[in-house]
Amino acid sequence: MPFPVLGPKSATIVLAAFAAALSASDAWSGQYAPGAQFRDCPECPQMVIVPPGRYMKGSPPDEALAEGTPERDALNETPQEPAGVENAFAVSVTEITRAQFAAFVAEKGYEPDWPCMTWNFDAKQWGARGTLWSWSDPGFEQGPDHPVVCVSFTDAQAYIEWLSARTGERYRLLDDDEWEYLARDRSQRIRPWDGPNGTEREAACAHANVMDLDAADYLGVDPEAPDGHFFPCRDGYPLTAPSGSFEANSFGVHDLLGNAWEWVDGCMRTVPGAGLPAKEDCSERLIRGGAWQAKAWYVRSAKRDWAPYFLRSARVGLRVARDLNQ
Ligand SMILES: [Ca+2]
Repeated sequence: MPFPVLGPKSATIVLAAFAAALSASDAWSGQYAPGAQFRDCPECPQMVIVPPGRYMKGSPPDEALAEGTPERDALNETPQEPAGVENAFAVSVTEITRAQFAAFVAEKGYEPDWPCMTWNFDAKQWGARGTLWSWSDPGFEQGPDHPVVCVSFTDAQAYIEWLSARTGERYRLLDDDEWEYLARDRSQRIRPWDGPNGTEREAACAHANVMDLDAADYLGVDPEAPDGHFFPCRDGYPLTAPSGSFEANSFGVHDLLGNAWEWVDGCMRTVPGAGLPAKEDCSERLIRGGAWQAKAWYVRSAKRDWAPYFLRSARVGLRVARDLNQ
């Protein structure tokens, strides 16, 4: 077992000793100190250094079902298991913004080849309205500092390839363990913010852009409908919010839960159960974190979902990671 399970106190002591040992090395001084931020070029995303660490990945048996997650989906968060990040890395402090993605498009002349799924305000459902919707016009207004959406996994890879060539550094997507490590923010709670157990949904609007009562009003749907699963609060943003509108977590990272789903480097992989066998399909790629329009049970640290690699959705964007030169 590479990462023993530690209680909070012992984990703190061990991690503190680990950090102290590492601080003596060049790799952990100056620019590679945990929490240090940098930007590799004027058009590049702001990055923050993340230290190694360990945690329990997944949800306990009762969490997902109690949140309203369908049984088949809930199985995919189990069993809980020790996980961790062995090496420090850098991650963008926010999801990639429209302005950052536009720099790539302008330089490469990148042309998406498939329309974007967006909200149909007339039908009150999701659908690709014609072929015009794209990252530059997802069907609603976005500022340059909003997260870019309507980007597929393929688009995300193209952006990362450009960013790596532009900087000479190895940019990439987060992997599944890294994403949940950041999202949990050293917490085993359903959502990583304070509040008595069972009130994370009410507290969400102070910490993330979620599908809230403002969204229900804007989308013209009944938040009390049995299949609604809206957050019972108002965060001020019925659609996407400017990146970084909500406070960063203890790693210095914003918007892991909510705002836009984030493509993560990994394949769809189900666990067996509910009468179905295990399945792995790399044409479906991981997305995590939920979005401005996602049922509350999707917006949890343990929740993982997937989408076809070619899907463009007004709910899905990306975040980047970068290896360090150690
Ligand atoms: Ca919202």
